[in-house]
Amino acid sequence: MDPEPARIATPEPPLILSTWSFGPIANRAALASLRAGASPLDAAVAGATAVEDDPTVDSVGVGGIPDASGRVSLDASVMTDPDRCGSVCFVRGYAHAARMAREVMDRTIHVMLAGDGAEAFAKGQGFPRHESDLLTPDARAAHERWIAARAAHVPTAGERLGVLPPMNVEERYAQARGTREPMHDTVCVLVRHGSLAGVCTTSGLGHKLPGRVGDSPIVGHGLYVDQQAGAATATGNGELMMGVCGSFLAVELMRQGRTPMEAIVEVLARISRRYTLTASHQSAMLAVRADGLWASASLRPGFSHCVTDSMSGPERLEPGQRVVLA
Ligand code: SD4
Repeated sequence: MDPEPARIATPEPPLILSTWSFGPIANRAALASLRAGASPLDAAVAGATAVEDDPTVDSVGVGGIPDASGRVSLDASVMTDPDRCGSVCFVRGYAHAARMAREVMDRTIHVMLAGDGAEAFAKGQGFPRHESDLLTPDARAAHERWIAARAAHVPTAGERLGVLPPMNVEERYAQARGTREPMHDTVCVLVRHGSLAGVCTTSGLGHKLPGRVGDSPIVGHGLYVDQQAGAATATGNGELMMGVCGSFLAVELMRQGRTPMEAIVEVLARISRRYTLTASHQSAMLAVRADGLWASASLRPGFSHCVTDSMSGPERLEPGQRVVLA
C-alpha cells in the first residue's frame, strides 16, 4: 500500500466514529484492524467492508435496496487528504465498494470510476463478482412491495420524475421493522489514530432512478478529509448535501476555527435555508477536527452514531445531537 500521510501526533487513544445502528459492526472491525497495527485508512475500510458484507444491513453492499429497475448499485469514497482520495459510483455486482474506491486511489491516476468502467476495474483487480447481483431475498421482497405501492400511486401535478416515498425512514425502519419499508442508509467511518481517514459507502436511496448517484462517492459532498483541518462525512438525503458541498464545507469551517458541532450546524442550517424540506428529509453528519474534537448531529430525530475511543473498546452506540435551527 502507498504510505499514509505523515502522522499528526504520537500514538494516542484511537477515535473511531461510524453512522447508524449498524455502526458497531464497523467499529469492531476497525478496532480489530487498528489493534493489528493497521493505518487509520485500512481500519476505516475494514469497518466499512464488514458492513458491506452483512446481508442484514439493507442499505450498504450485499442486501442493499435496489433501484427502480430492481438492480442494486453501490457508491463509495475513501479519503485521507486532498491528494489522497478515490471513489466508485454506480457499481453493480461487486459488494466491496469501499475497497474498490481505495484501489482507485492507490492504483490509478484518477479519483473516480463509474459504472461499467468501475466494474471492469474491479474485475481486473480480482474482486469477486456476486452471482446474485447483491440482491437478497429480503431486498427483492421490499422492491416488490415498492412496485405494488408505486402502481397504486397517483402522481400529483408537478411531481418530479421518480416516485419517492418518505425519506427519513432509516432508523425508524430498523426500530419498527415490518411497519416501515427500508429506503436508504450509509455507513460512514472516520478514524483518527495518529492521522485521519474516512470512508463512506452506500447502496444509496432505495428505488432511486437507475443511474442516480448521491453524495457518498463524491469528494467534498459525502466525505472530505484534510489532515490540516479535519474530516467530515454525511448521510441522509444525498440530494440535499450535494447542494451545499456539505463535507467540504464542514472541514473548511473547522479550518476557519469553528468547532465540529458549529461546522455541522452551519451545514445543516444552509440546507434548511435553501431547500423546501418536509419532516421526512434527513441530513446527518459526523465531523472530527485535526486535534480529535468531534461531533455528530442531524436535522431530524432518529440518527445515531457509534464511537470507540480506546484501544480496549468497547464501542458505544449513541443518539446524534438533534440540531434545532432558529
Ligand atoms: C445517498 N446519502 O445516496 C446517501 C444515502 C444515505 O442515509 O446516506 N442515507 O443519498
